[in-house]
Amino acid sequence: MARTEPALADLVAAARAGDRRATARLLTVVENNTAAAPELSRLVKGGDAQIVGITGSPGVGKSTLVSALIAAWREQGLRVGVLAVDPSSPFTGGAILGDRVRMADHALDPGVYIRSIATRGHLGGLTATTTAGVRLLEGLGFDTVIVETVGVGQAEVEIASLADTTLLLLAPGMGDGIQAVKAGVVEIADVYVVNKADRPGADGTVRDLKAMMSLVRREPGEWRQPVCTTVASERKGIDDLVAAIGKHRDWLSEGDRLALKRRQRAAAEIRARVDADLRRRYRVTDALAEAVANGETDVASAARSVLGDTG
Ligand SMILES: Nc1nc2c(ncn2[C@@H]2O[C@H](COP(=O)(O)OP(=O)(O)O)[C@@H](O)[C@H]2O)c(=O)[nH]1
Ligand SMILES: [Mg+2]
Repeated sequence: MARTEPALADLVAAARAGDRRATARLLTVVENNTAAAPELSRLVKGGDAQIVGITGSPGVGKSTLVSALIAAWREQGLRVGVLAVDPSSPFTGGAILGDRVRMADHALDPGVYIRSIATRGHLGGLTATTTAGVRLLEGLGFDTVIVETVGVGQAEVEIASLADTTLLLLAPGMGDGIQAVKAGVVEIADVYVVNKADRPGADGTVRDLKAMMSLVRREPGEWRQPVCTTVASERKGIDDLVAAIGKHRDWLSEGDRLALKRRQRAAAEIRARVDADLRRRYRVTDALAEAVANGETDVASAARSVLGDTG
């Protein structure tokens, strides 16, 4: 006799009640975009999570900070979901183990769910997997959903379209401050965090950031990005950071700012979904690639044939 799969609705109920294995199975449905995915997205609509994006260079302390933030929000009784978007080798598709180890602090807490998502070569792009994963966790009743991404230009911009509040992490001595200005990342972050404040040079990094921001002209009522300092590994400065994130949320709640954010987020999600569907639908075969590589045909013609455009 065939093993009966638990009905989707039962899994959803279990996940809502804090069953992490059920949550994991539902996220797998989303990740693999299986036949059950459309029904799942109809089942878990809505929710009102605060989506917090955390970005910054590798090694700056994002995962350590996430762990500290989880602890703070858990103390407030909030359920916290985390998607750590890891750049992975296109050869193995494996996610970085370190994150999971670091987050092991919360491994037994049913109010916390943490998942690493491999980006499978979509470097810099916000994948449909990530956006759908965030929406799933929100629909399952998580109060806060954290998305950790390694920030390099485009990824940071895209995370800002998904998150309500985007944190940019910097560390002293990494030359990050200057790079952030160059990349225009200043525009997208809502809160700056100078982590590793126990290291020499932290004051200088804070000073540089503040000086830089004093040059930006703002209209009255516009959000002024605070600069927080933390020592994530010692859970120092976390209360101030949590307060700053809360303030940004309050600011967003005024007028129609949050509604606008939600629309931007939905647009980013649809875009990511369309992108994924198109890639699946319009496969580039090895034979076609070979034909272009050896000059039998040209790229434009090959693209037209992939699109089924024979005109
Ligand atoms: N000295 C110091 N080290 C830290 C701090 N926060 C994180 N680290 C360490 O920095 C390294 C990278 O941290 P991780 O959270 O993995 O960075 P990520 O790549 O941005 O996620 C780890 O060895 C952490 O223990 C901090 O505030 N001070
Ligand atoms: Mg990390």
